[in-house]
Amino acid sequence: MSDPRLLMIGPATERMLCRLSGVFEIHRMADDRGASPGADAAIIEYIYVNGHGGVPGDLIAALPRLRLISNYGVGYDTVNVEAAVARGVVVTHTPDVLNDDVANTAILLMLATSRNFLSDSGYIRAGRWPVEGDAPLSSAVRGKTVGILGLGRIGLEVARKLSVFGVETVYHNRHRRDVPYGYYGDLVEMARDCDILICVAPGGEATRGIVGREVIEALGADGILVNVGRGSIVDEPELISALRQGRLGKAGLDVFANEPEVPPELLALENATLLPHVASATVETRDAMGDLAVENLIQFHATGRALTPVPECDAM
Ligand code: NAP
Ligand code: 8YV
Repeated sequence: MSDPRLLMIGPATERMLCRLSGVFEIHRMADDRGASPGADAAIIEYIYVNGHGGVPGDLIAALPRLRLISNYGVGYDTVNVEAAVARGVVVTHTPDVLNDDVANTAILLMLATSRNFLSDSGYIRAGRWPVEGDAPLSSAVRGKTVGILGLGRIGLEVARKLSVFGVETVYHNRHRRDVPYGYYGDLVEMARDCDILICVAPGGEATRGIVGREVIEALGADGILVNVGRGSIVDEPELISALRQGRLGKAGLDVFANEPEVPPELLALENATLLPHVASATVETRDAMGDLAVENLIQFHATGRALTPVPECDAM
């Protein structure tokens, strides 16, 4: 009997490829953004997708034998889950194993942004210190109020780590949780009461642009926005305009609306600290994510049960 056929969209590590190629016959698409798999379409049963590639509805429709899509990443906003579930295709993701590193990134971005560490690094490298004197003062986080948009697995870890910084932590979700942090049912109200807003909510239509003009204005000229969730959560043109005009103090961003493209206007802003979507990008965490993405495929093929299906598949 031939090995089960796996369509790979986007890169995987050597460690993953080594494990997968022992079980699956690996197929690839020329275009990782969802072009047709051509003649292979009729035989593909599984998809592995790197978090940055997508699985659109028309690709799912083109694969009549598809059984499972394994997403390398906890966020799965680029996979058309509705189309998958309607066809009885299971979608899996990689929750929890990345909480620590992503939460660390949120904290590092908050500190680096409030303390001007990246622009100060540019200041010294550009030879400005001996010429212009000491770099400008920055702001402390101590005594500030930090609002978390998306107090889920990662958001809770951010809140736990924040407890040593002498800040007050509050949060906004659609649902109140049984936690010792103040809850806001309204994001604008929370932004008004916050000095720092950390976004760690999922992407997708429900959160598209929810950090828009009103939230940014509420955060204000001394406010700091940190985003490790998804670029689509923030109205990027509005963010750029607010940072430029000083209507928002500073931003620390790991995610962008149209990755890997970042608007040149944002690149030019000294009050923006920018990272190329690296929150989970340590060897240790990427190994753990890869192992889980691979194990979902192997276990499902062997037993018909996946380890970490997305919540939309709970009823399947
Ligand atoms: P999670 O446990 O599902 O938490 C998501 C939280 O967001 C939940 O508490 C949820 O609460 C809240 N939420 C969802 N939709 C919302 C809405 N429309 N308005 C307000 N709150 C909303 O997910 P997680 O594991 O913490 O991951 C969160 C996200 O982080 C991922 O989806 C991904 O986009 C991002 N991420 C980024 C990186 C990176 O490399 N930068 C790495 C990992 C994850 P309610 O349901 O009560 O609203
Ligand atoms: C990426 C992430 O998936 O888990 C997520 O939701 O955004 C990241 O961990 C990772 O960069 C793999 O592409």
